[in-house]
Amino acid sequence: MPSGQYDFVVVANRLPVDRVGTAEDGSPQYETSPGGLVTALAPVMTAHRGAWVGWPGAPGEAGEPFDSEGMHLVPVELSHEDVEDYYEGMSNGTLWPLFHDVIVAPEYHRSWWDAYERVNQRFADAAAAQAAQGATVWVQDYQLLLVPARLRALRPDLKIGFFNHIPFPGYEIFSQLPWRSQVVEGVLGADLVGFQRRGDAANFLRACRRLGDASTKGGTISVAGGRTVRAGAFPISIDSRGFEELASAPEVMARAEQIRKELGDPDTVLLGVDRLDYTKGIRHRLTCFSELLADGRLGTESAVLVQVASPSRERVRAYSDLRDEVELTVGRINGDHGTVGFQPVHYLHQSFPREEMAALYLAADVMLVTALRDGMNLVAKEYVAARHDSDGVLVLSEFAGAADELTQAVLINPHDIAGTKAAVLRAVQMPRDERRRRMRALRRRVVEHDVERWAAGFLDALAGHADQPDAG
Ligand code: GDG
Repeated sequence: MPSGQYDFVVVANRLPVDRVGTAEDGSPQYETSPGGLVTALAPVMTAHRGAWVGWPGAPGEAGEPFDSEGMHLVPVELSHEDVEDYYEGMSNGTLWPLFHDVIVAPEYHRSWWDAYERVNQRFADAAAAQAAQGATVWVQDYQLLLVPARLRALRPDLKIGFFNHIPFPGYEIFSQLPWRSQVVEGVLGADLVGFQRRGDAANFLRACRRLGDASTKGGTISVAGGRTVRAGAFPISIDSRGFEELASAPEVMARAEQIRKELGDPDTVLLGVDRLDYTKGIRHRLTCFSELLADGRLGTESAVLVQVASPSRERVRAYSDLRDEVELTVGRINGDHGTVGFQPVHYLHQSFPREEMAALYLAADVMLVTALRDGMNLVAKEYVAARHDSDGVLVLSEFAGAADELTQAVLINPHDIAGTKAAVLRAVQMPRDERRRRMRALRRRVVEHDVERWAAGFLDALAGHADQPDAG
């Protein structure tokens, strides 16, 4: 297959731009959608000749590749049927719940799998056409598990990395997947496979031993044909300095004060920020808060919970059901404990600009991250980065990847409602000295281990410059 001209190619389900409409001449119009990944990879992209292959986020004709902010962007087209079967179906109706420990039941449909194979092949073809001879290609996440092997089949000259942003489940769960062997073989097309936690890497290595024609030693997997693949933990992070700067802007700090006033100057502001997803433990969090009010352990009118639940995957049934349930619960809590002019829960089913998010973090005495299962959870790290005042308490689920690093948080098991209630009270009542000591330790970790370091760590290991990755 003829090679392209780009030395570094990122392949992700989404491009770092959104398709927002169509120009008069029929060409697609785009708007940038800055996310953590593009912040981390933009410098690498501009230092080398970089291309990004991905879906622009709307079904239908994708248009021609184009250049934007030093990157070559290559849209991959998805039809309405592809979106339904590959994206909403196989990715978010099968793999997402399966990889998050079957919090809701995964559905297995052969038509979804067919679409997943077809679309993964399309991404592999597009990447193969862009990559220069010997280029590095970095494939991202669970929507593209088959791309590494399909790309290697087309272009054995490439160096291929794969990073899994979500957990990798234990074998007893993973083995439900009717296409489990194909998935393991797909990923093993990479030279280096990265996970958030050591436990995820260990689960993957076990799946390789059980399913692939492979043996493992530490984090090294020997596959048929004499090739070796390495797997290990590379915990992702955020642009910590950038977030700290954002939260230090005078407008953002003033907005944080204003938010507290608008909430009625309560003694305690608790905050949750999540995509409205069943993995995030929003229902468990609401149960704890509501019981603490009912028990009288949190005083009505002295504590407020702000819950940002940004709209997500609304066409998938489990998500619309979750929304109904959360909104019913919020209504009940406010009905039971509110007064004229006062609501204990401020529920916001909206997306906000980054500045408003930073102001909310600064305004919150206690941040609640109660995920039932989460690859990393960047919200936890953003809260810490925003707290340049070294105040605030992070309550963090041990089932979020971030718990491996943020050990000075108040760690909880969100399934243990009594234990979580006690932890929330402890956070609310924590003396100032202890808050500062813990927050300083958390900040050291998040500032030193930022997303730039994550990307450099992975790419160095892929290039063979780093030691054996951390495989637990
Ligand atoms: C997946 C994995 C892993 C949310 N609402 C708004 C908003 N957000 C931003 C947050 C944060 C991001 O979205 C969410 O990141 P998380 O890491 O918390 O969760 P997932 O979306 O599930 O991400 C996860 C991650 O990939 C990276 O590898 O950590 O485990 O599931 O940055 O701030 N941002 C704005 N307005 C909102 O309303 N601007």
